[in-house]
Amino acid sequence: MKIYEFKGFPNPARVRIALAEKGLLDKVEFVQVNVPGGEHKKPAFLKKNPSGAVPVLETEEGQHISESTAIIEYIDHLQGAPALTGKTAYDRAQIAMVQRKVEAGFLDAVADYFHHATDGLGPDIEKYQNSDWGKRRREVAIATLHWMDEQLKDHDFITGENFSSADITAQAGFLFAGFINLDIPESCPNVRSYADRLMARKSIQQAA
Ligand SMILES: N[C@@H](CCC(=O)N[C@@H](CS)C(=O)NCC(=O)O)C(=O)O
Repeated sequence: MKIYEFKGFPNPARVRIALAEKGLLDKVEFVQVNVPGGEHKKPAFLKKNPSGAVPVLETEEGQHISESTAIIEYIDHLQGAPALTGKTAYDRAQIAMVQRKVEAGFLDAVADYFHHATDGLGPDIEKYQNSDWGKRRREVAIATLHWMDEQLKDHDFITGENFSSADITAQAGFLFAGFINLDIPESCPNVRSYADRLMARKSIQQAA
């Protein structure tokens, strides 16, 4: 199994954290794609993922899976414990629901702010920028952090008492926000301690 990635970037980090949580990091061959140099927009890579983004998983049979949530779903099914995407019907649906809210409202919103309202990856890669929309997405990210703060009032993790793929998405959001100096507001104390807790996990250190 191969993972095409650019080490240190937030979405590839999601996959590395999932692999570390499952104890599968050493089962994977990591292949570096030069994202800052635009290799992910070249035909050879676009054959693997027409969206032109990392990470991409290549199975032993040579099939390609893109989108971190889909890759984590695949990894989670390779081995039982710990379950990252839930076991029961309710758990699976609840984790999928919260994961999507954190992804769309926080991680993707931070990414949109970076790509649209800052220089992003530079003019050769950022072919279309809409600064107003980027700024609006920063507001969405902050609003989502306030929503997350409420969710974390009585729980250690974003879906409850157990670590899940939704927490991995939040971790990637914190990594991305950290790169671009987007601070977690003081008015989100539960998120601040949650971020510290997540960043202290062994898996994120193994994944680094
Ligand atoms: N929704 C995708 C996002 C993938 C993504 O945006 N990856 C970034 C790296 S963190 C990338 O390849 N960016 C290159 C670009 O935007 O040109 C996922 O979940 O994997």
